[in-house]
Amino acid sequence: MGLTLAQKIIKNHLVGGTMKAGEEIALKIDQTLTQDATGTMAYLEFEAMGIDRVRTEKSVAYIDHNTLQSGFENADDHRYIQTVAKKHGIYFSRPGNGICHQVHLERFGVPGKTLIGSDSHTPTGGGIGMLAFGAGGLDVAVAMGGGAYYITMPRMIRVNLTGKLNPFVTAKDVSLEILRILSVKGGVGSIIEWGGEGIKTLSVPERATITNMGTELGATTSIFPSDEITKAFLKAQGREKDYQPISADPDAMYDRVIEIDLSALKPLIACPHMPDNVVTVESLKGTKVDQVCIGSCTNSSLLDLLKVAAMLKGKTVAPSVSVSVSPGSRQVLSMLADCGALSDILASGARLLECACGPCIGMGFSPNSGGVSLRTFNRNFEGRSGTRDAKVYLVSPETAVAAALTGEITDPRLLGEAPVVSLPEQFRIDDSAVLAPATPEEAKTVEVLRGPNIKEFPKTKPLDESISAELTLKVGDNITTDHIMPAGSKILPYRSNIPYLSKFCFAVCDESFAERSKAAGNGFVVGGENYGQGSSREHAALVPLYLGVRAVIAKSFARIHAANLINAGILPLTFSNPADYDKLNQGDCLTLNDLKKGMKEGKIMLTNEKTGETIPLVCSYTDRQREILLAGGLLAYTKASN
Ligand code: MIC
Ligand code: SF4
Repeated sequence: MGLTLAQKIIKNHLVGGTMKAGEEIALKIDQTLTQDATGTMAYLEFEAMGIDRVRTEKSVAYIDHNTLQSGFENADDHRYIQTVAKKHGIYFSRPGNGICHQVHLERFGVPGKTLIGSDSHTPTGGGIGMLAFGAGGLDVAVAMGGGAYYITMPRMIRVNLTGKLNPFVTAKDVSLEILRILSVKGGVGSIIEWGGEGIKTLSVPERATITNMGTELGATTSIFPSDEITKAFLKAQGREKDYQPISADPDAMYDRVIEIDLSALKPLIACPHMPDNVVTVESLKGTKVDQVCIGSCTNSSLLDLLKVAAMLKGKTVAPSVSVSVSPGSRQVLSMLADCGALSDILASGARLLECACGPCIGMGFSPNSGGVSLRTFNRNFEGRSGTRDAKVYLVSPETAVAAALTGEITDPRLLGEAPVVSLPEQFRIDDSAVLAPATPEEAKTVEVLRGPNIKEFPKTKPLDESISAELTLKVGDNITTDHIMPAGSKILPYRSNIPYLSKFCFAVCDESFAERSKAAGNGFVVGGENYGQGSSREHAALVPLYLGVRAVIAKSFARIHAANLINAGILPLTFSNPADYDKLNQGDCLTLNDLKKGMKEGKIMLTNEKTGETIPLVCSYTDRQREILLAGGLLAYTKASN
């Protein structure tokens, strides 16, 4: 029987386990990337492992999230990452050089290779046929040290594309369509492989928009084959030598096949506050818009922004709308400038922001109170924009421009002729903002500079035989890591200062949580389905750990967050019977009994001391995960096994 595309890459990188869906496998990792909001912690963890030099083919540290520098904190972190990268063999992409996923696609990604990144949108690399995963910082640190990356062997979902997109219908609409079909948890435990005749009509940046947003499906990753289109992109980036064709065998077997006819799609829009809350743009016609943001790792490529410039050319944005454009990379920005497209954008009245994540992560450009913001981004979780009561919608760049020009949600197909834009045969190549690491000899004299913003990790201890604690917080379904550990310009600078960050833990759900939790000393959190979806930030585990959370009991978990909880030494446990969720109330005192035996058997009993009821919980830890939890987290486990 033939193999799927992802199975082929997995097979080439398998260093442990068998390729049977649901079983744990260990993969050799060729490349890693970090961004600054998770990178500081990842490098502190890498240093704690005591390895001199990275053992990957290429590791790159990007600065793209925390570029506001409204105090010393961000600058301290940048300097720390720059020096630690230089010392340990990691390339350093300077602030302003662009968003990690966009730059990595342009300059470093290689078809057929594996990549893990401390950012959940690392699967963007699937746009050029890489098998790329988002992971917690500690997993990235381990991979930098040459260790394997462990995942559950995913199921394979194939999406067959037929037809061709109509004018003003885009790759973003394909992403929104698959979210409409599958929902934010429909991809959990699966790799999404894109294929069919229709993919021949999609360029690499369009494919990358689609693999980028596969993260919002909860998918382990998403991937396109590497073909002539990939080759042309790499050639235009001066990297033809990195090209290798790779595709699924014709007789590969999939667990599920979904058909999408590109010609039948319409412009789509995700409504507040979930990316799968998708309707057609025409159905919201006339809704007043206060803000439009164009950019983010989903839609900030040269192709996207050339279209935006062509649509804005000679026009002025509506007086009631504030418009921002953040190019994905310095390459994109300089090429927009070279061809005059930048002037068209500026002349329309749009504001140009830095080549960085910016508004996507609440780093500036927050909407007005109760404002309606149309964004070309990938997430519209409540509060993420920095304005708690804002209503954020996700759209394509074309739909964003239509709203910018008219002041209301408008189907872009009503705007006349769609711009026809193609990718250049040669991109402008200038890697001067990527600093190479020191040679092993020079590295000995490189001093790693740490500022006062960098604080110690929370302490962990080996797991006890039983845990009794209060249920300090009960939450519902689809809790995101933005609920657990919010980002935004006021909090993000403290990503290396867990004690400070802890004040904001779960603040979106319950402002008293941090204080109550700290006072209780030990605690449990109860959640619904898909607990921990969204970002890869391990802070959503490290901060609860600092606040005494010992276990999270939920109906189901998002993949990266469950791994981060285990890495932090917190038990992720699921209800054997989801209806038991209703038997637990905030404030109840709970006891987990016979943990060691239960973990081995995969079944742990929970007693609700208040009602006397016993509730069965399940866990399916691998031997390795059990050892990690027993040791009190991955760092303790790695130290003990070295
Ligand atoms: C995000 O989009 O939420 C982030 C910020 O890029 C995160 C990483 C982080 O929290 O630092 C992600 O998606 O992993
Ligand atoms: Fe940055 Fe937003 Fe992409 Fe996250 S989703 S990496 S914050 S641009």
